[in-house]
Amino acid sequence: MQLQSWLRALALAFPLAAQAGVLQVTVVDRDGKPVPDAVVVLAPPAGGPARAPLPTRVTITQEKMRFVPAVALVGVGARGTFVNNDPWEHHVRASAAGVQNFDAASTGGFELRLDGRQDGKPAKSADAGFDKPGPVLLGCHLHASMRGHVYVSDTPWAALTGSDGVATFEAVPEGEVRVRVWQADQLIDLAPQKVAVGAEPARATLQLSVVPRRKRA
Ligand SMILES: [Cu+2]
Repeated sequence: MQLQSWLRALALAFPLAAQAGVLQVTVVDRDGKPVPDAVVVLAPPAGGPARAPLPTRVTITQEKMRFVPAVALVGVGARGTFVNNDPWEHHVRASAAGVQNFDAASTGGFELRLDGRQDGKPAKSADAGFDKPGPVLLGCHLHASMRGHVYVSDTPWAALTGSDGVATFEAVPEGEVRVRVWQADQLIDLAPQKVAVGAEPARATLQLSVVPRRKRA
């Protein structure tokens, strides 16, 4: 009995969860093609190694009628700087994604008027805060085709998929990890997937039920 309690004390001092593994998540669309710019969010077991926080600053430029980057991933409380590199005015608006119409007042969104850039002068810029977790939809009052997103994550365990549709997480606490995905055109929430992370690199594939609209070249 004494040995057993000693072992238990040892297990508490050096929990197995402190071990960590690699998890590679691939996001594909309804047709099986890789989906870039999807946000993969993990819920790993507690007690593992800490993960570096997500960016607290992001710069989003308006260039040739587009938001660059089209999707940004930040932590709660991040500040964003919007920079207008186009020679014409943009009237940026932001609201919680999923709301039918832009409604800055009720969703904690914002509006920024940015004059066009004049030859030889610095671009106009303005700052805004991202204080609420969840996806934020960016648009422009003057140009209906402009669309962007900022995903505000309340956990550091989030990453954007690359052009190959893959997000790789290093040092994930071992055990059962819940994997969720967010993508702008995936309006119906997909069920989270449970993945066992261990010593061997783990892989998971999440499939959207839609084919996202492609970015303009
Ligand atoms: Cu505009």
